[in-house]
Amino acid sequence: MTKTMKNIDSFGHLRGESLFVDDIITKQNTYIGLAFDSPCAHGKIVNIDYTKAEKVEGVAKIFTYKDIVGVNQIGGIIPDEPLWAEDEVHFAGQPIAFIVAKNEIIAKKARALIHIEFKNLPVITTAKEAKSKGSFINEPRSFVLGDTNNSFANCEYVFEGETFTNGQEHLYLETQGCYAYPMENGNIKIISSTQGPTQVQKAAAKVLDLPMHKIEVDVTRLGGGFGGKEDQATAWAIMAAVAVQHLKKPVKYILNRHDDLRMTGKRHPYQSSFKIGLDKDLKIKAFEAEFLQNSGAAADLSPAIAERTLFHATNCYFVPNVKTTVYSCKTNLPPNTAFRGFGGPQGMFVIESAIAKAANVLGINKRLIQKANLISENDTFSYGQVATKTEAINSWNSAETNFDLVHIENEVNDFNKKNDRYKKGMAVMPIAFGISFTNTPMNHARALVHIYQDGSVGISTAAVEMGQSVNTKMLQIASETLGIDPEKVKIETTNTTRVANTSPSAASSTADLNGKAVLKACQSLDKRLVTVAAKMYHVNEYKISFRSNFVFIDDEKTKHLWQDVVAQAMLERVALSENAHYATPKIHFDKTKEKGHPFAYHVYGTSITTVTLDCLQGTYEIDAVKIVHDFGKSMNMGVDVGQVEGALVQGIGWMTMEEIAYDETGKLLSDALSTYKIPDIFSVPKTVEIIALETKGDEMAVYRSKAVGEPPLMYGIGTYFAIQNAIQCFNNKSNLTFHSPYTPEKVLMDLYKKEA
Ligand code: LUZ
Ligand code: MOS
Repeated sequence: MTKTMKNIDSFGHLRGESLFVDDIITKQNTYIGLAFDSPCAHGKIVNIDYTKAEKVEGVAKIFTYKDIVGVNQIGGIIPDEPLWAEDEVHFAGQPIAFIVAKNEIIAKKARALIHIEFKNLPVITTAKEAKSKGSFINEPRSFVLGDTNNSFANCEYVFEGETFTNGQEHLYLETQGCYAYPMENGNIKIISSTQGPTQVQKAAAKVLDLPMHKIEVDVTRLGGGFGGKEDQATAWAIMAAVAVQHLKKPVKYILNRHDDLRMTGKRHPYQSSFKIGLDKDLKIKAFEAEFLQNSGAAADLSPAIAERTLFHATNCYFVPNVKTTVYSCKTNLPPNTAFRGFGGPQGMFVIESAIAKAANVLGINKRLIQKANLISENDTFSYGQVATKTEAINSWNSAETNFDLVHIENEVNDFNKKNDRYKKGMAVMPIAFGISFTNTPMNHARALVHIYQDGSVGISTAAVEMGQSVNTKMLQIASETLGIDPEKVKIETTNTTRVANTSPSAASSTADLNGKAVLKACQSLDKRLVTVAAKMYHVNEYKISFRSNFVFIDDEKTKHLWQDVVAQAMLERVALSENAHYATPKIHFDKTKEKGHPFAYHVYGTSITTVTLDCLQGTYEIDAVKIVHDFGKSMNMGVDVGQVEGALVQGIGWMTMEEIAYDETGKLLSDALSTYKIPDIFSVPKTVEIIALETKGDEMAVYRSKAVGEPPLMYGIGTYFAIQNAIQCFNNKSNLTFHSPYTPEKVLMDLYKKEA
């Protein structure tokens, strides 16, 4: 396999030729759509007056829930979310109407002329308040292993505490958007910037009251998703589709950045509490946590995200007695949604905080507790899955030796002895992340492979390219399996007519699921062509192979090309297309018992983060992040290292500087890039070093190349604790706070905090 292959989009991206939704050449007289959203976070709509807006020259129509032919409902897991508000609004930014006009200027002018009156209702913005008022999305869930009560009674040390992690804006470079147009016989085609084309198709069919086959969804590629387009690309696509259904004209809607920031949900903020019990050898004997997830005003993916928080609540540690509970708290914020890690990072932050607290009180380094509790072979996770081929200890030890942890620690200590104003801090962050959709039925994919008679190949899968290079990986698999040059293979757009009933591209599983399907399809085709070639040469089939476009007999290259065999197959009327289905074997989960084997495998790794803190200003720099990561057998190191670097920086942003703020009325304050700061080139670590852990990989991963999308985000959590470690070196009386992001303001407060 050409393991050094560059992202196949790099050439097009560099030249600005790659097509995103907004680049698709639109039909003549395409209308532009624009949502009118609620300025009020919770209220009864007393009156809406559209008359002035409707009179603006160039406005085609203003759509409301009254124009919906089917049902006004887009909730995926729970039907609790209208496409357009009817008589009540539940968050500021909730769509109420959809203006369709000749152009954006006209649409904006009309939007400003809509007059709306509310009767305000009480607004809840925090999860704690929601819980105290009994405002929930669904029933809480609990995972239980062993008996925590009994165990705490026998623990040498027991510590309790509270934590907070804030939300995070996805900030995909390409904002949400879609382009929908009428086809013949009432069919509608939607081009959407979505991670889940089937999700868009299914929800549109429901709202428009059409059978799914009348709606075709096509995705070229996304300018980033990060989970923000797993569920939340749907609303805009359906708004445009409803307009197409009525007007029989093409309608495009690309959200501008302000509207996107205001109207879409983000990573869930969590308020949590923990109780941890250790024995005198620092073994964690018992762990309890209560997670309050700020779900926002509707379920969206919150229940699934809450579930993954429980799955990752003990990170990569073995804890024999566990009780974790999560509440999805209903508040008046935009429905929060999937974001790289999907509740896992929020869960892992809590146990890392618990360990930090224990270490602080015991006056020892946090890493001693971490290391003493790494999960090993045949230990059980709280949800019943037995850890096999675990790399937790292996990756820790590898990081410790490869990066000389003791030396790093000595350097930090030496520096701190010599400096008063500046202090260094360090933290180790081991991770374990389960690979598979936690909802077992979603773990499947298909690939449709056509070999054309000239020997070129076209492949359709359910995979959505969003910059993660999944198409490159699909192409590598096909060219490897068929024995042909990568240039012969084209990866088609993701389209619901070619590949139906798909799961979204998410859960780090896209390359595994779709890659396995591509592999299966290509293996079937290869087998057929081998049969044809064997006949051509009158030899046994096992002697035939295709390599670099040539037919080989045993290890001898023949004069025949692969396409010669394809041409012969055509004459013999052999099928040159294949549609393969892959469903992850062995996984299962019983929600009534909260036990099972939900993950195909786990990804492990360990990072070491060092920071330098300016104790006068509260500002800091990240000196280095050194990572040993479990790639399995990577099929494309350039791509995979890029994923680790990107995820790391995104995790650091979440932990340090990305501060989402709503005021008490539920209005988003961090509504622009001037008030919401993400890491730039000046705030990334000065050094990032990544070493691949030597492993055999996992046969459940395609080509044993383990999933890489989400796991490395959690290395970012190490930054929080490295900063905290530096603060402790300056003010060791300070009682620790676990309240991310650790912005310089908060760091400064903690530097000068008095004993509690
Ligand atoms: N999406 C989903 C996900 O529907 N289920 C999952 O388990 C998941 N995990 C990570 C990211 N997205
Ligand atoms: Mo995701 S959070 O894998 O869309």
